[in-house]
Amino acid sequence: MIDPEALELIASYPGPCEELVEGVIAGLDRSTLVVGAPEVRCCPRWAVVAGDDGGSPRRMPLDLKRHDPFRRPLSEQSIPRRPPSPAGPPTPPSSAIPPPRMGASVTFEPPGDLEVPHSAAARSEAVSPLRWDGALPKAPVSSSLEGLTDITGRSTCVGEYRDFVRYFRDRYSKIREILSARMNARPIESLRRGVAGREISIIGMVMDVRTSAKGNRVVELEDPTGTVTVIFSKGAPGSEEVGTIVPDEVIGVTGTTDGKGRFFAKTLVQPDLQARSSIATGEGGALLLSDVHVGSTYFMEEAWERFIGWIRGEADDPLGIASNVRYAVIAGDLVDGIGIYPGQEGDLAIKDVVEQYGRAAELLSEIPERIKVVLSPGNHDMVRQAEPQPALPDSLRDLFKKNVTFVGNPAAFRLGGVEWLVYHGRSIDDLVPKIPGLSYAEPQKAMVEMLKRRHLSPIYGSRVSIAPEVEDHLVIQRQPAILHCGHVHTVGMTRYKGVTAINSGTWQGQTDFQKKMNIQPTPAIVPYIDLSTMRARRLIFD
Ligand code: D5M
Ligand code: FE
Ligand code: ZN
Repeated sequence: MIDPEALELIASYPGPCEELVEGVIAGLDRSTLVVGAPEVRCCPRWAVVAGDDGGSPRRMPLDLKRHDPFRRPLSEQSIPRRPPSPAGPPTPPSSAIPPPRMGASVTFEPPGDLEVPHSAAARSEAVSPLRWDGALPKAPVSSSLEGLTDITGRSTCVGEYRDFVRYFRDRYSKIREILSARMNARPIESLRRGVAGREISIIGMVMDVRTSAKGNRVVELEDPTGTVTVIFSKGAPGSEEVGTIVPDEVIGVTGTTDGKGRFFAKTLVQPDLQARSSIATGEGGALLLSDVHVGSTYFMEEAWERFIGWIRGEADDPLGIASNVRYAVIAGDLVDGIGIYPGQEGDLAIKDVVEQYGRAAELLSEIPERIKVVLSPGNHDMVRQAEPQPALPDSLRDLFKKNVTFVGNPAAFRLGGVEWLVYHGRSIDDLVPKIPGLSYAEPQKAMVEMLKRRHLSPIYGSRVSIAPEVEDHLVIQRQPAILHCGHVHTVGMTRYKGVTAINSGTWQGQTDFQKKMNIQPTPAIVPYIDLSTMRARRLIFD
């Protein structure tokens, strides 16, 4: 059954009603007898309604529920903790609401601005990421790079209060969509109505997580309709995963409620990748590099020259690897940059950042031109620090040869017949201290944690600064064949549910800072993947 208020909301939806109804149905669980307004408002499709000022959201649809004195919009619930002090007060919810169907121009968030044709294709696959099995069509493999998702040229945020609300809503709805394929979750708001004792499911973003005096894990979970305290008992099945829950990730939970704001969890459901029976393969060989740090006094130029000699066929290559290489992908920190940390001047052999890029371009120009080089930035590069980062600016691109392609951080693309997700990996600094069992020595384990959460940088407000773009570009919507990170200066490789996860180390020797912090880099090692088999090996040049 459907209640009249829900019907009115559906009728007022400015997009295709069928889509909304499908979305609402997908969000119901078997215990639902009456579909009410909360179920409609909780549907991710509903959450994209915007205002009439050219596409920027004036209010979120949840604010339509003016007459509910108990409900706080997601903005009020989460924002004081997340963004840095907002410039001004939020738009008052009720005054900004055009009555359903009577508002002159209620529109959707712009499908246009952010989408150029190639990202539209990405979007359509991302709608059902779990149905994509990773087996790419076996058409002849093109050596060109096909961009899938990348912020470059599409950044719109200015960091206002409402940008943060929209950013977190987008994170929530994207991951909710993944989880909804595995569970029938109901809105948190509905937990207070006569469902005490029944097994139900919810999907929410973690506002806070702590361990109680009795050793239980207590998670404050929110969705756009409300918040609830979720209790995972100590020692219950799956406790290991429960111990890894971090703030701001989106999780699903099944369990029972007492109807008074507490939820006793039975199972934690992560948006994790689905296991695959086969792995995606392509053609040619790829080298994975990162953290070259050209311009640093610690840059290991002699080892680099050994690498260049090898790739140019001037050294022994009994396995014929060098001649098979078609791609070299660099996951950030090409140069050491300037002003990145206090006292960096003392560690710089080249003190001008443009000169650093000039030298880096010279070094990369020694790589044979038949090899396509892909360059993604990191926190030492000359682009904005906040993630997602755009590709290097044109003024710097001009320094490089034609075989270099510039992408953002993160960037998803198809290359060599397989799908890549390249991310510098700054969030590893946030994940290592928060998740038991992680260490800088095994960065691949932190990368698996990203995959399980379907997010490259789940923790907000710590070391990684995140720009509140309209869409959360850090959500792992597409299941890549390769996840490639850098940043922590240690090589690590693993395969997880069909994804080859590799951290490509560095070309910078141990800095004084790293010595003090007991960070042991593993420099001058290049991971190589034969894309036709997805076998990976380390090539050592130190
Ligand atoms: O980061 C290389 C690694 O060293 C990464 O794990 C962070 C750590 N690092 C480097 N500098 C600092 C400072 N100043 N504070 C804390 N941690 C640091 P990279 O991006 O290459 O500098
Ligand atoms: Fe680095
Ligand atoms: Zn870095």
